[in-house]
Amino acid sequence: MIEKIQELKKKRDAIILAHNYQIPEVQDIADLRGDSLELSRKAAQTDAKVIVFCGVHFMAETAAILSPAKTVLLPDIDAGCPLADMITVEALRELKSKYPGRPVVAYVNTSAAVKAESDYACTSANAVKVINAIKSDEIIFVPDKFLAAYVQSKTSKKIISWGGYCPTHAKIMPEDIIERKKEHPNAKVMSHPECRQEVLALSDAALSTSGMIKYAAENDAKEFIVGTEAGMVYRLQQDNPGKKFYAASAAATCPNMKRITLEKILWSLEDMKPIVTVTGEIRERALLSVQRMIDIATPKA
Ligand code: CIZ
Repeated sequence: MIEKIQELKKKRDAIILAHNYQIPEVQDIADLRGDSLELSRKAAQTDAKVIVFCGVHFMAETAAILSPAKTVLLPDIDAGCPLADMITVEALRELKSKYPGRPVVAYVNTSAAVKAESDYACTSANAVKVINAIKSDEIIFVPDKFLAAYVQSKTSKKIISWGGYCPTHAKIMPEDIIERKKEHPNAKVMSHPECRQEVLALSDAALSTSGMIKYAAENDAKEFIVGTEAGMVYRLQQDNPGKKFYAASAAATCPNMKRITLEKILWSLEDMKPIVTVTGEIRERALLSVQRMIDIATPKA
């Protein structure tokens, strides 16, 4: 199957992207692995005509926003994101009408339509930087209430948050961290800011997946407890064979991320579907939010 995928990949002039939460077999055949924005930005810089995005729907949309001339395939069209689904354009418009004039920052885990309705996008890695760069003392932040609380703890601005949350990260409980620490007393704890505040309070570092990759490589510690989607452990272990990584909770497994399989990648390259598109005005306005984030977050040369 891997040979067939490689053959078809050449024939279609495709690039395979795998998010850090994908199953090991999928990560192993990918051309690029990483977080969703990093993958979409890197793919946009290639000459590939087709992007196979092994991740969830909003990630494929981000790739389509940044690569309008490429065909973006999502091998399972039902790989959604419950967090992204927790805010709709209508709900955001209502929130904006309650707080007129406040700029809106949308976490990347949102639909293209919600990004289009927002002023800025952000990732968990750059959320604080984006918020602090905006010239307003009050900012609407959607959809993740836990990431909003984390940002609030790092800024003097007032964050008007929404009640969304990632059901996978919410499964990591403070008790899990306490237990893992008992089992591995020398381990550093790194947790994703989509986790509960009580979990972050027990952690040594609050980091995005790209932040975890850097922290694990640079830190002198030999053991790490990983407070995010459990698939992250595979990537960290491969990158750092001399160190040990333990999932904070096996329950933190995202069923949507696990929908992508080698078979589905093969079928999508054979049939050239399912295609994810973002076109017209929605793309233009969503791109503006994403571009404003990139302009703030990219270090000036
Ligand atoms: O955008 C991503 O890739 C997500 C959801 C998480 C992360 O921290 O990389």
